[in-house]
Amino acid sequence: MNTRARLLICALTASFTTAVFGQTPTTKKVNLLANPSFEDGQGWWDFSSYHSRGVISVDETETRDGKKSIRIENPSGEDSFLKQTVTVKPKTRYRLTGYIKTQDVVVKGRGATLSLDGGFEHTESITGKKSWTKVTLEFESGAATSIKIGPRLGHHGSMAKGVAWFDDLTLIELGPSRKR
Ligand SMILES: [Ca+2]
Repeated sequence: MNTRARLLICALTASFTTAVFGQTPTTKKVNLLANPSFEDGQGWWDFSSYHSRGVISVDETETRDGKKSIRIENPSGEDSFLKQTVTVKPKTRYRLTGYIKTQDVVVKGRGATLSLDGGFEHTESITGKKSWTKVTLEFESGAATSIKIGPRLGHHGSMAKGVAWFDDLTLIELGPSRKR
């Protein structure tokens, strides 16, 4: 293979990598989440629930975008969290948006949200029976170089019962932190 062909392959590989992983420094509107609409099922996402009673499934009937959504059911009071680890830049602002639908979510505190792991930052909490609702969370990465983020039914000290669907998530970089 000559040098020219090799360079061409390098260039193609670089643009392919950018297209797949979306980490172009000049483009800030790229979705940083892998499998953000759950079209690949649970791929790239890790599920856990505090009492191990939460049930997760891929739903092909209730969808906001594409052909699949994620369904989390807490048969009794539970804190269920589906997380994805995302590499972030420190001291940078990010915005997470997504859609949540609920059925019979009963809770005294936080119901269905998109949450940042390791603290109390989350979107608006959806409870009761609600059709697809857009939720948003803006946050700063602080000193972090990676975060865990995603759909949650329940929270720390806030056990929720019921069913929630999540779909069409987007995480974008907004720019340098305003905090100095
Ligand atoms: Ca979807």
